[in-house]
Parts: sequence; C-alpha cells; structure tokens
Amino acid sequence: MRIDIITVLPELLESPFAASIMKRAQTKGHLQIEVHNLRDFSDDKHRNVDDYQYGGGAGMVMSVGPISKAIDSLCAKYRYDEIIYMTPDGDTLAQPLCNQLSLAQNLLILCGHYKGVDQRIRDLYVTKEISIGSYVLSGGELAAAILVDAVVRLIPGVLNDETSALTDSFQDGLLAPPVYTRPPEFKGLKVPEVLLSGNPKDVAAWREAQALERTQLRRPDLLSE
Ligand code: 6GU
Repeated sequence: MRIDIITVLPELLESPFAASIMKRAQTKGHLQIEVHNLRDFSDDKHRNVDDYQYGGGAGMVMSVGPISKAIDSLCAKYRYDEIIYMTPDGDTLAQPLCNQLSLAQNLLILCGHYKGVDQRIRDLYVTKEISIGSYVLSGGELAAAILVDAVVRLIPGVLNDETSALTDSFQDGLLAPPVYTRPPEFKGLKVPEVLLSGNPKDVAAWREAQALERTQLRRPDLLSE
C-alpha cells in the first residue's frame, strides 16, 4: 500500500511511522508512506496556505490553491482508491472502515487545520471524511496517524502470528478477554485456574465467555448493532 499525507505540520507525522509495526511494514515493503508539506505548494512568498473566511468570524480557512496543486500533482502520479479528509465532522472511524481501507492500493490523506479547508476542496476532491471521535483536536495529523496505524496493521503480512489482528478487540464485534502472564500469583491475585489447565477447549470457552461479559458490561452498544 502507498499512503500520501498532505499536512502543514509534517514533523508531527515523523515518529508515529518510525517505530515498531509501522516501521517494519515499511522495511518489509508492505507500505510506503510519504508526507508532503502543504507549504511547498504555496505560491505565496511567505508560503501561506490559509486566508480569512468569507462572511467574517474568527479563524483562518485553508485555501483552495495550495491544496488543489498538491492533490493534482499527486493524482497525476497515482490512482487513489480514496482521498480522505481528516475532520471532526466526518464519519467516526470504526473497525469495518479500517478493514475496508486495508484493501486499498493508494490512499491520499489530507489533514485539516485552523477552521478547516475551503468547502470546495471537499466538494471537488474528497471521497471520504473521517473523524476519530467526538472531541476536537488542534489538527488532523494525530488523527491521520491513528487512521494509518489502524489500517496498516491489517495489511496481510504486516503482523506475525503472535500479534495477529484476528484476536483484537472489535474484530469479531467483541472486546478482548483479560490476559495474564507470569507470575501465577501477584499481591494475592491469582491467574484464573483454567488458563493454567493446559486444556485449549476450556481456555477458548473461558475467553469467549469473558469477552462476552466484558462487552455486555462496558460496550453494550456493540451487541445491539
Ligand atoms: Cl480527524 N480532526 C480534528 N481536528 N479533530 C478531530 C478529528 C479530526 N477527529 C476527532 N477530532
């Protein structure tokens, strides 16, 4: 998969992709990420990319010029499955969309800032608008990093058996069951006997029951969908 990200804060997107699974996905050739500084596409001598909003009001709006130039130059080179705009008024990210996006060849992600982008960019170019939850971030960069992480780990070959995505919370519509490692007793709390039993059938049944109980307790909305 190839992912291009357009942002005014490229430095915010360096470390998330330079460690752990994101890094390995790139070294192993499953993933190519390129972060583009929107200011490089500004014709302004001060490299401005925003302007006052029509109708007045506080807050700047990201202008059509630099963004359309950036998107046009990338679209001339790659055929994007989706052009995604990260915005608090987008569809809330959830596992089914991550699964769907993990099948894409090329993704283009535009990070919003200030009051957001001129509506005409959304009308002309954007094919998907994504939010990561009901709260406001200073910009779309951290949200983009979260989206990329959630999608890339689903690309076949990125995770090994040990870190398999199949047993994740949400992947089967349930939260994950509790997990334990050594020692068998800590501050008076014992690891559930069944996990020490060596009986895979009993272990699987216990995990399923725990997953269901946890989901009923913490996220009943997942069961009623
Ligand atoms: Cl994608 N962007 C911003 N600025 N805030 C958010 C968000 C995105 N998702 C939730 N809050």
